[in-house]
Amino acid sequence: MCLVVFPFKKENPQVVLNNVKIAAEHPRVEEVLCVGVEKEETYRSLEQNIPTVKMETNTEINLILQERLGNKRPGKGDGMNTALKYFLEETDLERILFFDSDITTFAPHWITKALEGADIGYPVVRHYFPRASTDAMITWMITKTGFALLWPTSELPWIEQPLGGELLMHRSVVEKLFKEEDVISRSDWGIDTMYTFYSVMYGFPMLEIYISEGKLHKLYGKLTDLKTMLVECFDTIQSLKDKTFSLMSKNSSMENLSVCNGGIVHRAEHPHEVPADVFEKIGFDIEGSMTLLMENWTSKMEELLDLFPRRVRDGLLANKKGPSFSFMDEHTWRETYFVLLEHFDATDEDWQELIFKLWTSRVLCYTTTIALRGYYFAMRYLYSMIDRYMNYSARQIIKKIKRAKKDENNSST
Ligand code: GDX
Ligand code: MN
Repeated sequence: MCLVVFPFKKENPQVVLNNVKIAAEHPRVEEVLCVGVEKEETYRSLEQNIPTVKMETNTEINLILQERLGNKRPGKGDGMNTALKYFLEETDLERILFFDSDITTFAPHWITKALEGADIGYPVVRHYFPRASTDAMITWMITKTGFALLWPTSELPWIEQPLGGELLMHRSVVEKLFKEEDVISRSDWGIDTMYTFYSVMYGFPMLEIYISEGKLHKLYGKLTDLKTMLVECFDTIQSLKDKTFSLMSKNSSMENLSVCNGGIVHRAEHPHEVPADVFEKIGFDIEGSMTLLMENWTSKMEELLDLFPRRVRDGLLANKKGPSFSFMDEHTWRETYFVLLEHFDATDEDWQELIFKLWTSRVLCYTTTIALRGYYFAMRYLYSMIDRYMNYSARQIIKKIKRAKKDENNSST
């Protein structure tokens, strides 16, 4: 039996309640837990309506507020980690499932399918969805790119949607994650990256299940809504950059699991249909983004640009006169990414605006040169871009190892 968790902030209470009801009605769900931020409108409405759903479904449903467990911005991470704590301390259930609360296409088979994956032995099951070619730009350009550049031989870059908020974990996984300082301290949007990273780090086999009808949910207002998420997701990757898998596996106490250089058992279900609207949807406001490149320049930002290759600095600065983004191709983004890994400071406002502009120029370059050539072309490109990043970094690492060995031989003779 399992616990289903919905972290929520300010959402349409009807949508949340409907999802709670779907979960509570599921025959294999023992308990539903809603984790709110504060006693605002959504919380009050749930408080009022949950007793009825409880009676109708005869399922335990609890509503709690998130605790302050981490030390970053108090956000979704505190919410999810509070649920992990509750799961370990207040229940003896075997599995925990998370779902975003704002989903309007949620259905019982999302739960069934995940549980069936767990039934056949996968301690981690993640949902993945068809996404428009201009959607998921943090996932592709920040998270998957970072995974490919930093841990090219691990399973990480192969994970379809490493930031997805829909996943199942076995109790043994939760026990591990809950002891991990990096996980508990990550109270913000970085939490999804942390769960993904450490579940791979600990070598837990992972199944990804494809939900073909897609995840429809609350839309973003402006691209700036993504800024906080972008900063926190990059900050998370940056905080992990010195971790190596081989070290971890040596220290790991999980002798019975196969930890091989971050190569875990990982299966992804073949993606079947792609719904029509996914082909047609545009993920963001293109014109609005161009304006964002031109606004909010400070002299400190201009100075920071000196840390980057010249074509990045000149290309981005040109936006003060008119839109400029075609310089930020795949290769330039890779170089930019390495500079960011070394110098970015997530607590500094100028850095926040600068990474936002750099990323926006990458997204616009991709959109206008690749995505415009159609859905299949764009998806092929994105996957092969990650392949090229992995390949590049893996080669660099091999070169380094060879050089070190040579030096070692030289010094011993
Ligand atoms: N308890 C709690 N505390 N819940 C929160 C908080 C918070 O501070 N902030 C957001 N939530 C809830 C929210 O109500 C929703 O149920 C869920 O977390 C996701 O938030 P939403 O604003 O809908 O995020 P968005 O932009 O849809 O992103 C989600 O999907 C991304 C993805 O799949 O790519 C979110 O789960 C991301 O973590 C994920 O990267
Ligand atoms: Mn959402």
